[in-house]
Amino acid sequence: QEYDLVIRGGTVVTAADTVLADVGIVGEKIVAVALDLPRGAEEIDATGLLVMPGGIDSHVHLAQPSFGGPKMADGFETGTRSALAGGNTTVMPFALQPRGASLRESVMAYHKEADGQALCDYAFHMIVTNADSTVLEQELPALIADGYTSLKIFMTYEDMVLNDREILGVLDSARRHNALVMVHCEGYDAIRYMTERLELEGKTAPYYHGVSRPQSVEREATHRAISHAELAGARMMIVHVSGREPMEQIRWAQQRGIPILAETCTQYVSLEADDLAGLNMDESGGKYVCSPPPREKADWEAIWEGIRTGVFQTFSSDHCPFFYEGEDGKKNAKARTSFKWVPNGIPGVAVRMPILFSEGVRKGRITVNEFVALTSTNHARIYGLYPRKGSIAPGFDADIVLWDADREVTITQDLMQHGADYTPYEGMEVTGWPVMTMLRGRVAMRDDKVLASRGNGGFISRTEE
Ligand code: DUC
Ligand code: ZN
Ligand code: ZN
Ligand code: ZN
Repeated sequence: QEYDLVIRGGTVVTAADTVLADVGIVGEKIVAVALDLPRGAEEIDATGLLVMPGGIDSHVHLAQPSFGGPKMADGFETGTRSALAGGNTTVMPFALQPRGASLRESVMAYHKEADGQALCDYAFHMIVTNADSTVLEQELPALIADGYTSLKIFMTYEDMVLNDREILGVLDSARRHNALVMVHCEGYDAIRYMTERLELEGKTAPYYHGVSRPQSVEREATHRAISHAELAGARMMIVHVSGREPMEQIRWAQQRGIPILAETCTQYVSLEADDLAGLNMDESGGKYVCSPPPREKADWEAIWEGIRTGVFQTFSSDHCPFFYEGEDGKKNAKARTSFKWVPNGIPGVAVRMPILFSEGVRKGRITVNEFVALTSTNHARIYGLYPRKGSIAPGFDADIVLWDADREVTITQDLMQHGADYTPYEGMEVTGWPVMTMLRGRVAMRDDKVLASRGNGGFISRTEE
């Protein structure tokens, strides 16, 4: 038999087109996309379903310690299980360099967490917190040469913030060695000022997390990052853009020919500032604390405008899961005393594709081809996984999601299959749901049951970029 597996009768969707076709697979690879392929050793009936490239979520956090704070709710096993449940086949978590530590050793520590544990494929971005000359001239170039071709830096957080000279140093090294710098754009000093002021006024409920970092704080940092990219001549990706003001800064830069890439995330078209509101510390506002914080409904429209007009190339989850009650049901006591102690991040790797499909494709804001570009193809192209990942065509890995465009689902904690003890998207209704996820030719999720096991996911090297 010519094919190990034929996915028959579905509608194959790529970033470029939509065609009725069968997909022929041999081993881990797609070898044919055409009508009426001969029978395979195995057959999957995809009649009435969309056949799309498996999701690539290029912004997730797994097994990442928060300094002195609570433990992350997902390691690589549960985090990648949740990814598969949501139609993804590749995730890109961050390897955080603790201040003062070796960048190389930090990357190796994440390999130790991931290798043999992951259920779907993965590649790492580095987080550079220490921009000294050893890091910039030796460790970073060597790691870039080894295929770790993207890294993130922060403009806020005590334990991660870089000053402007350090940012320029990182950008300069990245330019010389051809890496992509992802930037968290929020101004550290402005947030500190606002936090102190709110504390003096006794405003410490979760709601004030959002008040402590309004859009002006993100807008200022976004503009500053763009200016630094222009000055250093470096490639830059502005991550997790939350609303109109930073979006407009990026559009302004792109219109001037400054090559800035940008990402937005699920929460910026589906959660809002009022979700954080709570009259006292026991209320559930803490479930929505992430940075940048969710904005207003009017900002959702600005984000859609940016998605439609190409300001944003990628749509990610920024899955960054923490326990709400705490692992033992009471550990997060400190977080109930002030928003400042609530770890910044929410889980969402399993809902990224369903929410974008439902709010975007089903509501006529984007085409299904744009959906594929925003959830898979552009991530692969930008981060060097293409042409192994990110499309359905001969030669690509058989990473495929079968999608029921009409299925109506109410999002619940049970469906997430993550490690966190809640989902901020609880009760949200979506139309369109992944019914099967295939990882390199093997069924990894079917009908909400994850069938892959630890070690089925592998590290994707980006050396042949
Ligand atoms: N930045 C992220 O990318 N994720 C969660 C929190 C943060 O600050
Ligand atoms: Zn060099
Ligand atoms: Zn960030
Ligand atoms: Zn993140």
